Order: sequence, then structure tokens, then C-alpha cells
Amino acid sequence: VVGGRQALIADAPWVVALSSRDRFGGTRAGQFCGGVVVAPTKVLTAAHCLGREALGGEPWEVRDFVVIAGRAALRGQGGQEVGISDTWVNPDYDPTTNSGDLAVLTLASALPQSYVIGVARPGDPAHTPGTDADVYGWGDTTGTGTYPSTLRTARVQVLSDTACERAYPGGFGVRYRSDTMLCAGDPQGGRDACQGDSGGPLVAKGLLVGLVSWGSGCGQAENPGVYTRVSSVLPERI
Ligand code: 4AZ
Repeated sequence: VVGGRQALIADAPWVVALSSRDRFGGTRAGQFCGGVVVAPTKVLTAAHCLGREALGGEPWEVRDFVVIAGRAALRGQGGQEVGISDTWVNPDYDPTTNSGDLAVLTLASALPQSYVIGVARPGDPAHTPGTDADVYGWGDTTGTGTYPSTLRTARVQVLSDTACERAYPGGFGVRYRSDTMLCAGDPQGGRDACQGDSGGPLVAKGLLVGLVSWGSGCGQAENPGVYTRVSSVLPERI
């Protein structure tokens, strides 16, 4: 998260880190993506977090991964470290367009119900352009590869589909698709999701509206962050 501030886990108990301790220990404690708790044993993340490229092109298995919940400090005490018993990748996810970038992790043991966040339904006013939204993660804080050891958050605004289509018209870059994506940013620039935040939540009016998915750079006013539109991509029952 660029342009943000430190977050307290008590204010955002639904944010989790996806970690692969064997692959990279060190200060990031293996953290490579974010996630969000939508039921005691269900975590949403980005489908691209489970792609081969997510871990430097090396093959991996879910048993290599751990979900770190209930704490802001990656290498701190407290909270839970939970294994993953199953993964579901949205069959409509298209890695070439980033459309439908959502996966569901089933946890090997249940997290407290108090960690669960509600998901915005299609048409919920939380999607209205101009609504304040908060993005959370342990991703890059500068756009130049500086990773924090504790959770950060930044306040952005949900943007209109026409603004996002203008920012990402396709052609040279990737195209914004209003059916499966939502975009949010800082009209002044500076506040945004960044590398390593993928899969983490965008929350508006207390509800989950997006998962960090992609964008051009980090924190540039003309290039907003693009999120998976959870209300239209998540199946009714998971
Ligand atoms: C990434 O590389 C990434 N500014 C995620 C989000 C954004 C840019 C890049 C949005 O995972």
C-alpha cells in the first residue's frame, strides 16, 4: 500500500496474509499476497496469487502455504497460522485479461466468526462512484520494492466505470471491464494498492467490494488501482 498508514488488526480482523515460508523467509515472513475472510473457513484472494508466476515461476503446492490471520505484524505473536485444505480458482478467470481474478481458499481449521466480513451484493450503494473505500495489505509502500512488516491501509475512492475505461482503454495495455472489475484511486494521486497487496480487500461502507488485482504502477492519479468486482465474480454459494 502506498500513501497509507499503519492499520490495527482490531479494526480489520478480516485481512489475512498468504505466506510461503519455505520460499522466502526474511522480513516479509514469506508474505506474497493478501486475502480476506468471508466465512470461518473461507478466504478470498486473487486467482493470480495462485498462478505459477506468483512464486517466481517455481512450482508450489498449497501445503507450502500458510494463512496468517489475526495479527498485523507478519513476524509477530498472536493470531492464527492456518493451513489450506482446498483451493477453488474461478473457472472464468482469464490470466491474459485479468478478468475474474478470484480464488477461494478453504482453511484446514476455522477462524473466529468475529473475523468474517460481509460481501457487498450487486447494486449495493458501496459501489457508488465517489464512495470512500479502504485498501489493506503488506505490499510495497513506495513502488520501488519496499515491503513493510506490519499491515497498512490507504483511503481511496470508488471511481466510475467511464473513468476506469478512459484510464485503461486496452490496446497497448490491459482493458478495464466493468462487469468483472471495479476501480478505485486517489484523485490527487499518492494513495493506492501496489505489488504484494494482490488478493487483499477493498472495503466500502463496512462491506467487501474488491480484491486487489492489477494496475499500472502505484499511486499515479491517472492510473487507478483495479480490483476484482467481488459482487459479480463470487458465486452465490462458496
Ligand atoms: C501488482 O503487481 C499490482 N496499483 C497490484 C496492484 C496495483 C499495481 C500492481 C495497483 O500486484
